[in-house]
Amino acid sequence: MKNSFLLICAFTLFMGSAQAQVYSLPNLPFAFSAYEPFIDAQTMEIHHDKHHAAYVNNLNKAITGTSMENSSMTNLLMYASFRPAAVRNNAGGHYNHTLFWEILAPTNAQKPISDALQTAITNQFKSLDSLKTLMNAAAATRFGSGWAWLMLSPDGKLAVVSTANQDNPIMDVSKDRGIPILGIDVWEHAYYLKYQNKRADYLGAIWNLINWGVVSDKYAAALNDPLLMELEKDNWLALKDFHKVMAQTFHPAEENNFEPLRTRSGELYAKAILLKNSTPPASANNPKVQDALSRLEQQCFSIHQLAQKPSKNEADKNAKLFEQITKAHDIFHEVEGLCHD
Ligand code: MN3
Repeated sequence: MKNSFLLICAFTLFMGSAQAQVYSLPNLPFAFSAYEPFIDAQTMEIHHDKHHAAYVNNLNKAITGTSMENSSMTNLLMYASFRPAAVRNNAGGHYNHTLFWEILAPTNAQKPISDALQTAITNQFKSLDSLKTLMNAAAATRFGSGWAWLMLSPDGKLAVVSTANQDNPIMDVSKDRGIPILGIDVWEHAYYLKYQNKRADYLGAIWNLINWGVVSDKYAAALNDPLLMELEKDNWLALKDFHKVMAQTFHPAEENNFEPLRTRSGELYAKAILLKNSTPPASANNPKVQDALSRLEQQCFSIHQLAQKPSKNEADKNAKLFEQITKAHDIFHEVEGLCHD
């Protein structure tokens, strides 16, 4: 009896892990033919059922059995530079296409643009038409495969950017960071059957399918998305640089390996000075952050002094170093937390 219970438990666990497909292909909201004449049904079918499906399958394959199984999509994208190429390409492919299907609708199913987005576009680009011109220029000049984006930047402004392959502006590999609210796929698979090499004709037609109501909803959501602050912070390069050395010295110390901290304490101190003298992003440019950065610099100076000091009792010195680096680590997280204010 007890054995069969264990067997059922083991079987359930096995089935659970065998079925673990973290990501799944979203349904296309309309029939393949609903996008005609601007995009033909066959292109929509292959694009969704084959290309997007492949990104989803390959993403699941790439993360299964790794810690990335438990990462959010945002996390996979934000730290794309640290990920295997298969994760960067397929997480991007899945995210980008999901957004693309959401913002496309046949003319009779489109909702109008919100006042808020219309005003933001007018302020930023003069008119919707000049925005389209900018987007088309970004899309037309993207060499090879990629995307053109309208995104919300961390400074609260709209911006037009383009990225290669399946990258997007959430990724740390992108020069311009922000939350995309409208994306145009300029891979040949998006238009080749109908338009062949005439990308400009496809770009002229695609605007007929943009559901500005959905783009407006995405704009409103992006304005309140905590990700915006995270992207801003992630662009604070001095903070990133310091974080890297902190992680590479503190975490080994937690495992009782003090070699990295002892040999790199000078570098840690130097990065703390650079951080103190850097210009924080607008959301973190306040006296509290400045105060924390000063304390962090002081703390790293103490660590460096202690690391260099000869000692007869190595275990005792390590214990003191650990106490000091833990304090520095706490202050660092204080800085990260303060950035949200
Ligand atoms: Mn595509």
